[in-house]
Amino acid sequence: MKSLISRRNFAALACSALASLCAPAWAADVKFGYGTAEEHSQGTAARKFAELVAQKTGGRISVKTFGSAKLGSDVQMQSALQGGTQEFMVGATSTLVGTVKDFAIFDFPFLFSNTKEADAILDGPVGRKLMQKLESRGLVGLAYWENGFRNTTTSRRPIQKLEDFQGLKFRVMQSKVYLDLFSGFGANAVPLPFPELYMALESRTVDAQENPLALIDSQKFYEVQKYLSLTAHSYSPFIVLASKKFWDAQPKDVQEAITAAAREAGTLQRKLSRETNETLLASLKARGMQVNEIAPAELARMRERSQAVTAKYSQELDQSLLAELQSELNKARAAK
Ligand code: KDG
Repeated sequence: MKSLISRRNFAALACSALASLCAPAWAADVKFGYGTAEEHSQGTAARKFAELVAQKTGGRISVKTFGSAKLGSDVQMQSALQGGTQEFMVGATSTLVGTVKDFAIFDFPFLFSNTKEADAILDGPVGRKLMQKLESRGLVGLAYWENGFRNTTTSRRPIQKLEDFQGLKFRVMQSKVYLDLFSGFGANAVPLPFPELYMALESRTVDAQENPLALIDSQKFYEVQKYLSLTAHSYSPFIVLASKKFWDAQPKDVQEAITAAAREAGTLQRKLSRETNETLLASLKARGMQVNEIAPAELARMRERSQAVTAKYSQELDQSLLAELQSELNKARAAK
């Protein structure tokens, strides 16, 4: 018996060194779903995660990645994780607000001024406490990745001032903060799942939408939207989630290996997201998009209009978490 165990340990160690050549007979096959195209940094990082999990678990867990919403929208994947029919996903935190309403704090307009502030909050106590709130809902939060600062595109006209939103049929994520924000700007805001967005723009069911540059590029929204207005009205995080049913069945060392893999892949993903942002504007212009910045006075008017939304949802969300968010943000700003 003793020698059998040590032989098995030896096999696990050897496999950990040579994971791809030596997947053990007891490897568990698991699914990791995501919504973007495979060439988006979300896809690159998902594949990196799969590779790291194989390495770090000595081949005991074999992750297969599914991009382009092949496993469904973010909300559908969250249900599959809760039911235990899918093990992992990465998606926008905004699509979690129906499960844990406090994730809406990341939807607050103009919350972060730069990625340094976003990283400090997401990787600090506020980000961790939000992840803990997922556990009673059958989900485990592993790491925050980056979607990015969101900008506006339309097929009708450039957004240069608040009045330009008036009457636009405007797709928003399934989050009340976004719905109220763009309704408050004067648009007819329509919540729609991400996988339906391209078709809705192409068929002119909606005139406008907002997303980070990397998604406007990788989803080919430039084919169906003419104007890109750099509103940078919010910062959108991604979150990597595991099914709690799956998670609870794993030994501690496997849980630790998977968490480390999600974080390490996240470091790569944030780096790629930030590097590509710099070249994307030029490429979107070359593809025919007409790009404009927003004059500071007009941006100030948008910020001012958006304050009602922040005030409304601040009353509805976890007060101690909001206070901690403010104090952590102050710290991050002071550390500049
Ligand atoms: O994986 C992409 C989705 O998470 C998607 O929800 C991202 O920003 C997004 C949107 O607009 O829906």
